[in-house]
Parts: sequence; structure tokens; C-alpha cells
Amino acid sequence: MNRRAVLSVSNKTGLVELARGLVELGFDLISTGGTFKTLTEAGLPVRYVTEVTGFPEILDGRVKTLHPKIHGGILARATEEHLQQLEDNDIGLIELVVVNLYPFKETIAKPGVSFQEAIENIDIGGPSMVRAAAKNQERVSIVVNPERYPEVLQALREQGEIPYDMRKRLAAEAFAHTAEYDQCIAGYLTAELAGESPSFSPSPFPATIILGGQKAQELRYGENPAQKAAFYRGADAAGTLAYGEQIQGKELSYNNWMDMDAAWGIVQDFCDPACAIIKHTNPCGTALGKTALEAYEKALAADPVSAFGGIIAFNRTVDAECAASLKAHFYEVIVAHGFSSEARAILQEKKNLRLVKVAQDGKPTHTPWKVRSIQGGFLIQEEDGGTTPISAWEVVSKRQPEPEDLRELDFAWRVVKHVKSNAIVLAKAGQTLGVGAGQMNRVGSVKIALEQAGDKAQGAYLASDAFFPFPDSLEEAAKVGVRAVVQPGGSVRDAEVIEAADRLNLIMVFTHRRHFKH
Ligand code: 93A
Repeated sequence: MNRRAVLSVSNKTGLVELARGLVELGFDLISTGGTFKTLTEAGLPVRYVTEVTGFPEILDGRVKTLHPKIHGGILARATEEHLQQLEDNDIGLIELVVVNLYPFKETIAKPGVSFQEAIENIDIGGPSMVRAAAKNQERVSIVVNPERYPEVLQALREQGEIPYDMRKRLAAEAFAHTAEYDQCIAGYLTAELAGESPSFSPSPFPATIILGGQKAQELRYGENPAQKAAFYRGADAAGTLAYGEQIQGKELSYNNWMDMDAAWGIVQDFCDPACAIIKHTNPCGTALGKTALEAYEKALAADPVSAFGGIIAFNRTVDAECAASLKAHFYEVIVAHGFSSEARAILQEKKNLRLVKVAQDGKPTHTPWKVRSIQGGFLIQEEDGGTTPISAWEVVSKRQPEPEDLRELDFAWRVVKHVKSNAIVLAKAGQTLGVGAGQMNRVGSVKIALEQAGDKAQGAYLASDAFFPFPDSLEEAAKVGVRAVVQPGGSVRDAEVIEAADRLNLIMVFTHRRHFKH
């Protein structure tokens, strides 16, 4: 008997190409209604599932593939006993299962969809085949994602079979797919009960990231040596991580990962060459320059004391000059678009220094979601992506800004977004001068930032991640000659704060967007 594959897909993307490849490789194809139709129309030989089961499709298609002739063929192991049982019952082995499910998520996303329509789009036979094939990964391959078709065909052509490690990966992906599917149904039904429909649209997030995540690495320990920890790679659409490759140095620690993520987040928010130096997830120095070297030297000068042992990010490739300058100091990690070969040679001498290259030209492949765990659960939110452009800002002070003032404020504003609340950034000429992070009151952060800037606060620009509840912060800033302030606005005392800005002759703009970071 020929090798056999079951193809039953709602999403027909790439189906015909895959099926043609399988036929050329000598597979017999078995299909359900719509899939069968697509394949016969493409002129491909395919058997209708009822012909194999000897049983009609019943209950409006609710029962099509749910039959021992299909499930026996998928679930049988290659043992003598199992093969004998198949023979006794006239069941043929199935080697490959290609299934993707009824579009439940898309159905409930449609405006005005009825409950009955949603229920009809709960796939039963599909997940059963997916789970059966994934369970029997030692013999069977399960493909749920059309993006895998080319590599599946390639493996079959070049190796004659899909290798075991690939089957295992496909099986893990398959269970993540059915888990996400059920999560979506459960979310919909729960919302229905709570009377939240029809606008409710469950997020694909929890299953894809948490359930689909795969342990990439055990970490030596967590935030502290007494805590166990591991790094899980989130299963995003492309299955890839923004941090492509560690090319040098000791293994990344838990705190390294956290800080690297914070550092990379900042430089991604700039187009010009930018450098950020992170300590405990806050940027102690951030700067722009004409080159990576210039940006780095300015970022270091912002707070050379705190930079010791920091984590550094560049939105550019690190070249030889920059590497030579970096080498003179102690850092934990450098993350960048790349490292020139001369830079590699220079930094190689610092054996422990971790160098991390970012994949895909720095385009983040991570999901736009953020997860935090709390006791007994998870909090999930959208990432705080982007910010309001200068064109959407509102000048609220009598004193008007020059275009240059707005550019300066824009830099401070983009950095303050990445500082833990209450966050204050003082900056000038594309360089931070003082950063007040994580204080319990805003004026406390202002005082820290001003103290660090010292004399440089004269003529500097101040950004605040959230509104000023009182005029006291502006009074502190004006005392040392700060020129302009950017903040979201939105306090019940805005009028009082604006009045203070005018009294103190400060330029002040509202962005109308808050950037808390906890
Ligand atoms: O209605 S089902 O729950 N019962 C089944 O026996 C069954 N077998 C396959 N749904 C079933 N399928 C699903 O049909 C597959 O998961 C796939 O999404 C879809 C493909 O149908 P068609 O080939 O008719 O487009």
C-alpha cells in the first residue's frame, strides 16, 4: 500500500502546492469536502474520506473524519501487535496529517455573529486528528501551520521522511495550536455568560506565548541566587526572537535578559544612531550621535559612575572605533545590530563580556504583548508602543517653543517612556543629564534628576512620564534654570500647574499621552 496522508484544512493557503508535492512523492491523499474539492479542481488524485471510512458524512458534517479507519490509521504504533490489529480491521496506516481548524476566532470577530454560528464553528474532528497525530509523533507527522509546508516537502524529498526531531517540533506546535483554539472558545463562552458579547474578541495571546512557549535555557538563577529561573522562548508567529544570537561571552543571566530587553527597547525608539546604558532596567545614560561611537561617549558621559557594569544597546553596528572605546570599561552585555569583524577582534579579549546580535535588521519579532505574573495569575497588556508625535503636542505655556526646543523635548520624552515611574528625565543636545526613576512621589524624581545634572540643568529640558499633580516640581526645575517641560497633562490641577509655568517663565507642552512604567 502507498504511503497515506490526510489533508483537511479550512485555511487552504499553500494546499495545492503541498498536495502536488506529496502526490509526486507517491502519497495517496485522503480529504474532506472543501479540501477534496480544491484538490480535484487542481487536477490532483485524492480520495474522499467517506470512501475510506465506508461511512457517510452525517449530522451536517459534524461527523466526517471521526472514524476508526482514520483514527486507527493515525494512532497505531509500528509494533507487530498494532499492525496486526490494523490488518484484521482493514485499516491502512496514515503517515502524515495536515489539518488546520474551523476559523472560530475569525467567526466570533465578525460583527453581529450569532451564538449558534459561533458554536457551529467549534471544530471537533480536526483537533481530534491533530491531537492523535501529535501524540503518535514517533511515527506520524502533524502539520497545522501552512508556513511549514515547504520544509515538510523538502525533508520528504531530501531524506525520504520527516526526521524525528522535526516531527517532535511539529507535534509541540500542534498542541499549542489546539490549546490556543480551546482557550479562544473558553474565552468566548465565558464572556457570553458575563454578557460581554458581541464586542468581545479574545486575544490569541495566552496560549501562543505561555502554552506555546518553549524552554530555551535553564538560567543559573533568577533575580537572586536563591531563586530558580529559566528563559522561555515565546512562540510568536515566526517562532523567532528579536535577540538573534549571542556571539560571545558568559551565559546570559536573568537580570541580563531583563536589562537587555530594556536597553534594546530604548534604542529602537530612535532613528539616529542611539546608545542606551542600563542599570537595573533604568537608563542611566542615553544619547544620540552622528555615529555609534559618539552616541556611546555621550551616553557614558551622562553618568559615568552608574555606567559601571551596565548593559549597553546600540541601534547600529558596533565598529572598531566604538569597540576600542567600549573595551576600556566594564560592562555586562552589549546588544547591537551587529559587530564588525574588527570590533569582534577587539572585544574578544574581554572573554566574559556578552555580545548579542539582534536578528532581522533589528525589527522586533516579539509579540506586542507584555505579561507579568501576580500571585495566582497573569496580567496581560499591550506593549506601550510608539508615542505622540510633536505635531500632536499642545503648547500650554505663554512662552512659545522654538522648533529646536521641540526637538530637544522630543528626545527627553522618548527616553522618559522607558524609565520606571515616577519618571523624570533631564536632557540637552540629545543626551540625558539626569534621570529620576522609581520614586514614590514625582517631586522626588525631579530632585534626583536635577541633582545629578548639577550645573548642566541650566537651559536643560525636562520630561515627565505623567502629569504633575502639584506645581512643586516646576518650582524645583525653574530654580536651577530648566528651560522647557514636556508632560502628558490631565491633572485636575492642570490650570494651577500651567499658571506656575507662566509665572516661572517656563515653556511647557502637553503630549496627551501617559507613559507609566511599573
Ligand atoms: O465538523 S467537524 O468537527 N467533524 C469532523 O469529523 C471533521 N473532520 C475534519 N470538523 C471536521 N474537520 C475539519 O474540517 C477540519 O479540522 C478542517 O478545518 C475542516 C476542513 O473541511 P473541508 O475540507 O470541508 O474544507
